[in-house]
Amino acid sequence: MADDEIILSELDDEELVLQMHDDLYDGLKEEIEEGVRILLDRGWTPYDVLTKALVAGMTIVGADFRDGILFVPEVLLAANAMKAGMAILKPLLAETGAPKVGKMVIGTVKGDIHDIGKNLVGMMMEGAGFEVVDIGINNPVEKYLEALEREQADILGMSALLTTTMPYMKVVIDTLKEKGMRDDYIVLVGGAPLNEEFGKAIGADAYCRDAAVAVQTAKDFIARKHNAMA
Ligand code: B1M
Repeated sequence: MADDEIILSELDDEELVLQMHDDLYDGLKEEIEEGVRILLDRGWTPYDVLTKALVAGMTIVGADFRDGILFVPEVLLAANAMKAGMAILKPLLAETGAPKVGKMVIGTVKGDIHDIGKNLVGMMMEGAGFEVVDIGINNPVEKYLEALEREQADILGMSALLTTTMPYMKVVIDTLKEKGMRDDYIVLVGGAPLNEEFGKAIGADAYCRDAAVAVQTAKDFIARKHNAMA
C-alpha cells in the first residue's frame, strides 16, 4: 500500500463526505460503495448519505461539466459511481413496509437519456410506499400511454434534463387530453431545467424541484383524490 493512500474508514464524517465528492468526481465506483457503507455503519440515514454525499457530489460534477472542465466520458464514470452508491441505498430507502399508497409510472422523455434524477425519484417514491413502474429513458408518448393503461397507474411522472427535450412533456400531456385521459392521472414533472411556471404552462399538475418534493406532492395529490372519492 502506498504511504499516501487514503483509508476511508479512518476519516471523520466531514472528511469522508468531502473525499466521496472527490471520488465521485473521479468516477471511483468501489470507493463510493465503500464510503456509502461506512456512513451507514456510522448511523447515517440512507437519505442523508444520498443527499449529502452523492447528490451534493454530483452537483459539483454538473457544474464542471457545464463549464467545460469535465467531458462526457468522465461524467459517465461519475454517473456510474453514483448509481453504484444508489444501488446500496435503494433497498434501505424502500424499507418502510408501508402499505402501497398509489402507483406511479415514471420515465424520461423522448430524446433524453438522463436517468439519475428519475431513478432517485423512483427510489424515494418506493421508500414512501408507492409502487413505481420505471419505463426507462427516451420514451415516446405511446410508451407512456401504454404503461399508464397497462399498470392502471394513479400518477404519471416525467423527467427531462435538456432544454431541447422538456417541451416533449407537453406533447404527452396534450395527447392525454386528446384521448380524454388527462383527468385520469396526476401528472408530475421534474428535471433540472424545469420550473414551476413551465409545469403550469404545459398543463402538469405540479413541478417537483427534487425527489423529496416529488414524494410530498404525490402524497398530497393522492390524499386529495381519496378525499374527493370519499
Ligand atoms: Co448531460 N447535460 N448531457 N449527461 N448532464 C446536463 C443536463 C447539462 C445541464 C450539463 C451542463 O451543460 N451543465 C446539459 C444540458 C444543457 C441544456 O439542456 N441546456 C447536458 C448536456 C448538454 C448533455 C449532452 C447533450 C452532452 C453531449 O452529448 N454533448 C448529452 C445528452 C444526451 C441525451 O440525453 N440525448 C448528455 C449526456 C450526459 C451523460 C450520458 C454523460 C450523463 C447522463 C448519465 C445518466 O443519467 N445515466 C450526463 C449527466 C450526468 C449530466 C449532469 C452532469 C448531471 C445530471 C444528474 O444526474 N444530476 C447534468 C448537469 C446538471 O444537471 N447539473 C447534465 C443529478 C440528479 C440527481 O439531478 O437529474 O436534476 P436531476 O434530478 C433531480 C431533480 O431535477 C428532480 O429530482 C431529482 C432528484 O432530486 N427530478 C424530478 C428529476 N426528474 C424528475 C422527475 C419527477 C420529479 C422530479 O417526476 C415526478
